[in-house]
Amino acid sequence: MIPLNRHGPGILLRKLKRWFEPDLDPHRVGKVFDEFDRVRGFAAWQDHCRARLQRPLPDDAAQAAVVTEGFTTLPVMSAASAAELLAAVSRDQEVERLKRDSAKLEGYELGNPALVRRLLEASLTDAVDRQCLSFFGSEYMVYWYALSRTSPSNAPASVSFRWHCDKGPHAHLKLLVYLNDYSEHGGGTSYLNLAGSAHVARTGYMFARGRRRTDSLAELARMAGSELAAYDHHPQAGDAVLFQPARVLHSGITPRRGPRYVLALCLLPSPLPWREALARGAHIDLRTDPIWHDDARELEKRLAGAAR
Ligand SMILES: O=C(O)CCC(=O)C(=O)O
Ligand SMILES: [Fe+2]
Repeated sequence: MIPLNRHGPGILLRKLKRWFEPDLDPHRVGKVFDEFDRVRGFAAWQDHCRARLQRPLPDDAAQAAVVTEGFTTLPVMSAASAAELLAAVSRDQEVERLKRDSAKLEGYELGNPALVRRLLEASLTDAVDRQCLSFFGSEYMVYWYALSRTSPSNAPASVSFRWHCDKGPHAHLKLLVYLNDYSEHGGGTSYLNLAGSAHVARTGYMFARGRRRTDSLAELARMAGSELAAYDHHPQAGDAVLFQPARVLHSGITPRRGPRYVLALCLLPSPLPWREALARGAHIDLRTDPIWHDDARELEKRLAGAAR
């Protein structure tokens, strides 16, 4: 759906342009990263944040799994905490649309700042912090957060449930925290590591239009001309995955038994630690803001507290 606000014309133009793109284009990956990293300035933003880091990097930063493999699974909270937080969020609330231009993504509004802070404190553990610090080489901020509910379905897989990478700069991470257990829903998320994803990238599959995505790993392997081993994460309640969404192919596993609740955090380099960035209201609201700024320097303004 195209919103009838100041972002409408730009979105319409982008959609039209994408309509004429070829399905497989080996140059597209480079173009997308050039657009985000150089043109929009997200690489320079990372350099800016690195220069302002006030604490030492972990000695083994280069060996962090999120750096070498592109993803890592880690338990972040107990099943009891996950259940308690989910209950607190869903109390007196109905699910609603999470993004202004997508009817497919639904979840709970996170309108209570104290509860948001509790969710983030419980998710961004010391182990997650070490991985993020190793990857960014800087502090990091929560750029957006969302709590989604995916219901069991026999309908054809929606776009996040087919193999894809998320468009965005190199320097961004996603943390998915599963708030209920695999035994309740039978869903999760699958990943290819960086090496496997790079095989597929050479085919030109990356960043194609949503309806060109496949849910078949065998089809990806055929295209890549190499065997691909996916890691199917069947999460326990309170488990998380931290991954490089722009470089690691991933696909949701559709729940079969019941709804799957996931807290998703998008993380970006920051000159300030995440708590301070959050307190300054530097994050965007997925329901009203376009996902990516045209110019990464906009983040500086948001961190100065000028955004609201
Ligand atoms: O919901 C999932 O399991 C996958 C979601 C996804 O593609 C993402 O968070 O980038
Ligand atoms: Fe994704």
